[in-house]
Amino acid sequence: MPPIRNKLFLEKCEFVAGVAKIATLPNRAWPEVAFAGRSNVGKSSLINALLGRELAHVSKTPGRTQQLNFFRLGEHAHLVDMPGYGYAKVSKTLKDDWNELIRLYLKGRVQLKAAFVLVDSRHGLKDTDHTILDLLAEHAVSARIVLTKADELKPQALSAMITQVEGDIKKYASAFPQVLAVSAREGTGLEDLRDVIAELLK
Ligand SMILES: Nc1nc2c(ncn2[C@@H]2O[C@H](COP(=O)(O)OP(=O)(O)O)[C@@H](O)[C@H]2O)c(=O)[nH]1
Ligand SMILES: [Mg+2]
Repeated sequence: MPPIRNKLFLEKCEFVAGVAKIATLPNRAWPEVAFAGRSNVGKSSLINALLGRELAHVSKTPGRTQQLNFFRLGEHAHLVDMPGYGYAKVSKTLKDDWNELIRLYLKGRVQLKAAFVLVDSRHGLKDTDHTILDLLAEHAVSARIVLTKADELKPQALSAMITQVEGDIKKYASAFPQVLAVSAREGTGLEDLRDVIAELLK
């Protein structure tokens, strides 16, 4: 794994709270960025890779945690691991709970600087990704698409997917037009993503 150049990610990072009820949101005004994506997209792996440490739980049974996990980065920022979505076996009630929690979180969370929407490089945008992109647009939260598991595609196929997804997100005014591609497994794209996050958390 390449060394971490951006110093923000060398700061102490600790779990702060798992929020299932919106009343218990951490109330510090620290800037924060959130990570969203379909279950199994590689969200926990990416958060761990960004920090070069094991923090978020990497699981083989997706769709279980319906809570917002807050991590503090040093004394000045929060990273928010949003519950995964789009897992077919999840009950309607759990899906409704997810929707409700996310809506309440996005509403008026002024310190939320952006949400990273993780998308599997092999699959591109699915309906549930469009749902979260709509939600983010509705709440005027800027969205940044990150293609995960880039190591699973040959360079040419990856470029084609980037172009495809950049076309798909043109209709979202709140989505940043350029898409990033990363591999938590091989470490590619991580430093660029760290720089983007650090800039947002300034
Ligand atoms: N090939 C590849 N697999 C990955 C990568 N990141 C995660 N995975 C795998 O994808 C699965 C889901 O990962 P996880 O981080 O738990 O996803 P989450 O449900 O979105 O948090 C696991 O089997 C990981 O080993 C990656 O960069 N490349
Ligand atoms: Mg996870």
